[in-house]
Amino acid sequence: MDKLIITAALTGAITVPSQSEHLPYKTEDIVSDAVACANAGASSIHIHARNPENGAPSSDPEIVKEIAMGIKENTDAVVCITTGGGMGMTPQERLRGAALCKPELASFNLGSMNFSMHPVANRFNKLGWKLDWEKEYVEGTKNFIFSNTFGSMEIFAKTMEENNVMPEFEAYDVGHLHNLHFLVKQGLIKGPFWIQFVLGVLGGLTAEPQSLMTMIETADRLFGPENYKWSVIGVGYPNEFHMASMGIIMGGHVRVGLEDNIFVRRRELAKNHELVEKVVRLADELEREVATPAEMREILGLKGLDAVDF
Ligand code: KMH
Ligand code: ZN
Repeated sequence: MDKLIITAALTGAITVPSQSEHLPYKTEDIVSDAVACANAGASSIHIHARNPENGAPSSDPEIVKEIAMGIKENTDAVVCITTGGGMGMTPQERLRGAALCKPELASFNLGSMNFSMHPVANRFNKLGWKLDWEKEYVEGTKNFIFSNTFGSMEIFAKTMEENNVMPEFEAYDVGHLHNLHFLVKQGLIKGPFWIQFVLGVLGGLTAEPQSLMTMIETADRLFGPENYKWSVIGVGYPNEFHMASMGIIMGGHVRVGLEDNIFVRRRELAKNHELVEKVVRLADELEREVATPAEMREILGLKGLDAVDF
């Protein structure tokens, strides 16, 4: 079994600051969370930019670059830049950070879907929102379609190839694996693949063991187990730790972080590095060694830090 790759997804574009005082959105806070996560055992850091003034999701490539540079100055972690972006961003906006920085990895979302967190709004409508943009943003997800058409996936594939960026495929449902299979048949994508199974989004497949098994069985059938590596994201609590445990024992890999889940224990808000520490403890109990960034680069055949543009 490979050593365990742990990815920390620090802030995303879905969690909002009212949900957790620990959600980083100032550039220096995102960088310091990244360093703490790398020190705790994360070999990869998945980044999104935020407006440092008000915490709103941003696609500003200069902010993305500042974050990536800060991480590179302080750690040798693999930086994965989002191309999922946030609500209301065009594919071109979503690609700007990756095209500028040419990271080792960038996310590549494999299909369109509902992507909602509107149930969260009910709670904060009672408790009160900290920031003026949050209510409309969160309630807006009720009618949000996360758009990843075949037309835009073609643009994502070509842009990543031109910039020598390896995709980190995000599959939220079984059909997304068939979409990847189609893109491969079209000659737009070449293997081997690095796939995140994203389970538990409202609009996608649930974070249940049966869902993960279905994703693995489907990917094995479509690509062959030797042609891809997988990691799992359990969105929400305690999904994150249940899916992580399955990833650990099944030879997959794991992503955690405040982008996906805000609790480290029941009713206890997490700091990003505490989520990584918890997965390291689980891995230790379950007798799985954790990969260093160098080992992650070897497992996935990444181009290396010398070949990035930040
Ligand atoms: N927000 C996650 C559920 C991306 O950044 O491209 C999926 C994600 C997408 O990380
Ligand atoms: Zn993301």
